[in-house]
Amino acid sequence: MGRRERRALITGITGQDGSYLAEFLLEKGYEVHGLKRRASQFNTQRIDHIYQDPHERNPRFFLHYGDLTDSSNLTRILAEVRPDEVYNLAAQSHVAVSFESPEYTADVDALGTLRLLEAIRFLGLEKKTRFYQASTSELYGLVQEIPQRETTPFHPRSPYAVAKLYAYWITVNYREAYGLYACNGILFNHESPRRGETFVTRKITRGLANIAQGLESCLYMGNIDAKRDWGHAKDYVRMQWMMLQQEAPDDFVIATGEQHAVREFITWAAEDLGITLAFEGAGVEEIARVVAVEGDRAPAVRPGDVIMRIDPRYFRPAEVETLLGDPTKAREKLGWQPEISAREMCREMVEEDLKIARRHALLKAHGMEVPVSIES
Ligand code: NDP
Ligand code: GDR
Repeated sequence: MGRRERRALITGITGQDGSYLAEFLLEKGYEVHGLKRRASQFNTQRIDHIYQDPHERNPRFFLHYGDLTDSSNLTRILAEVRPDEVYNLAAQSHVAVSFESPEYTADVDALGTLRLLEAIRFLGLEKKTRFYQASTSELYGLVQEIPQRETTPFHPRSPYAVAKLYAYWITVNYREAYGLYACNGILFNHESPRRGETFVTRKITRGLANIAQGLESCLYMGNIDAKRDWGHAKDYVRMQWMMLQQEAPDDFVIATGEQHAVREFITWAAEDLGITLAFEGAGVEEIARVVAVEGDRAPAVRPGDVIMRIDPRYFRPAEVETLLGDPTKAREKLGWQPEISAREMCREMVEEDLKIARRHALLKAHGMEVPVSIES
């Protein structure tokens, strides 16, 4: 007899990480349950390809309507599923938006985590269910040490990061107080073609692909001096699972150990479209001008065009200027190494966004409307 199929519950399954993690766990033979919010339109695009009709024989993928702001709903789902592993990935995850909606962000990102932990305790699942919390490099905020590791002091710089700080410590507290197997993954920025359109990397690859195809004329950016340690979401969800497979629970920094500026990412994405850029001016007057165009990927772009400007609307009330992680502990204790570099990831994201932009350009050429707006 084989081992009983393990059961995982993923909150945030419709998001970037949730979709990759669901794929990963299904491949490992798990029964996967996900929490999905009710929305006025379909919001499952990232997981449609792994959806299994519940009427099929032996389905291993299930979605449950729910919300991290709703305790009774979370308790009911946990009681029904009795998961071996819970991955708490759901969050209002946009830092800039958290300044606009600080109370909601705290409710979901901080109290939502508490609600899940309490539901596990209330149902007496502490000895059965392992818990993963999606913690973040934003905890370091105003950095106290370079590079940042598990022992670096926190100094959060946004309502999002402050909410995640509560979630970090309540996870530690439930581990210490109730012996729950609970881990924090302190993940640095990770991206992919499935990244939300308003995070900086995707905004750049999508925006420049649209410009290349004549769907937009200029990319408006915030602080392009900001530096991040960017990895690929596929590499990072593997580590989320690895963390829950150790003998004892622990917290880990997940990062590449390499840092790049937003400006550099813009240059890469342009290069991948055959566009050479030159940055001119400084501060809010800075622009990026096209120096040369090669190949057939950017038929709408000409040398001399200005395709990036700064819009102070995208500046944040308090900024995290620089983040660089030290993943030594993850490498030494768990043997984890990222496999995809930031440069390769950028290329993959441009490829995917160029495909979409070409499709949209074709629709437009035939007089049909296409969605091109970029917000936040
Ligand atoms: P996304 O923004 O892509 O996904 C967030 C998910 O949370 C979506 O499925 C969303 O649902 C869901 N969600 C939002 N609010 C609620 C709510 N009130 N109740 C239930 N579900 C909700 O985030 P990522 O996949 O990029 O990130 C996953 C987690 O990791 C987040 O917690 C994020 O804060 C954290 N993190 C992310 C990093 C990154 O670089 N990506 C780095 C470090 C931490 P819907 O689809 O309906 O909007
Ligand atoms: P971040 O990611 O805030 O690090 O949070 P984001 O991609 O939004 O910003 C990265 C940096 O780029 C600067 N920036 C811009 N950002 C956006 N979104 N739009 C712009 O136009 C723009 N111009 C410059 C930002 O100011 C910032 O410095 C992400 C989220 O996934 C969090 O949930 C996660 O916890 C952290 O990464 C680690």
